Amino acid sequence: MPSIHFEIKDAVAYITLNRPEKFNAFNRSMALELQAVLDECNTDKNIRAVYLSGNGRAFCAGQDLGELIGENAPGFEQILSEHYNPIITKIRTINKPVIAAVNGVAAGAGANIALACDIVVATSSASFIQAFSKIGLIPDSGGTFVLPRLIGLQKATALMMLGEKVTATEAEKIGMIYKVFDDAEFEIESKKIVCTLAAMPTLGLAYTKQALNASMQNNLEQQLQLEDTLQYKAAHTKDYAEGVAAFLEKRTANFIGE
Ligand code: LHQ
Repeated sequence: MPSIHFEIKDAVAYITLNRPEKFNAFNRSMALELQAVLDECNTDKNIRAVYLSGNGRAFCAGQDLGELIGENAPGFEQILSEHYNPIITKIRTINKPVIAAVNGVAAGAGANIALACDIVVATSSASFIQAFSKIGLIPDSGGTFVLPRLIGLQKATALMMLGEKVTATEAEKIGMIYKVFDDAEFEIESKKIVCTLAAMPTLGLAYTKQALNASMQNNLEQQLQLEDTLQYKAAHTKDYAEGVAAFLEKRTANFIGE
């Protein structure tokens, strides 16, 4: 059984973490497989949006703690530099929207991989746990970068130090995630979002992502300059021409992602 299930349908890449008996915790093989499919999502022009979720009851429980003790245990340095850091960089720089569909508990690196995605939605029974402090580690996988920016330094610090579980409903309330859906509607509603994204002007969304990434460090002047550059590029896409024509002709636009 591959530890990542990968399927492309109607311009959407569905990536499913697939170690359900371990709550989709990462071993080395799953981390490398995920990197490979993220690369494919970036380069395959037929893919225009990405949907990341987990098989079974959990989204992802972070590192497989069992893997850390055996003879072939990967070194700590190797785990970050070869497993989690490349995953986070790939999610943030992939030139299409990535949606995390959090179908159950997301803990440790699993929580921070979800939060690195462009849009995070969760089922109402899901939860988020910065589990690291409970085993004497520090939050990684970009968590110390992203979480304070999403919910503020005070709440991020408390959640990271106390390692408390945050329900999906609370996560939505504090701005950690975009939306929570009732369990019964979660799959349909989350897939509606990714299908909508896949039919939108893909390059425009990629430039939006680039601008938002840069906004984490830029000052206003630098950001205005970047918007200028990226807007120029967006205005030279086929989808921009189609969007304006469709509006003026009072018809639905047919975007092709070019
Ligand atoms: C697991 C795991 C798991 C293996 C559930 N591993 N089996 C970076 C730097 C270097 C090294 C270390 O890692 C990192 C990044 C990190 O991610 S560090 C943080 C690692 N993750 C955790 O500490 C979370 C550990 N898991 C939990 O706290 C709980 O399992 C959660 C809160 C996720 C779920 O709790 P429950 O709903 O009560 O489920 P459970 O505990 O009964 O787990 C279900 C099964 O999944 C169980 O297996 P079993 O055979 O007994 O049914 C667990 O052993 C297995 N599992 N997490 N990380």
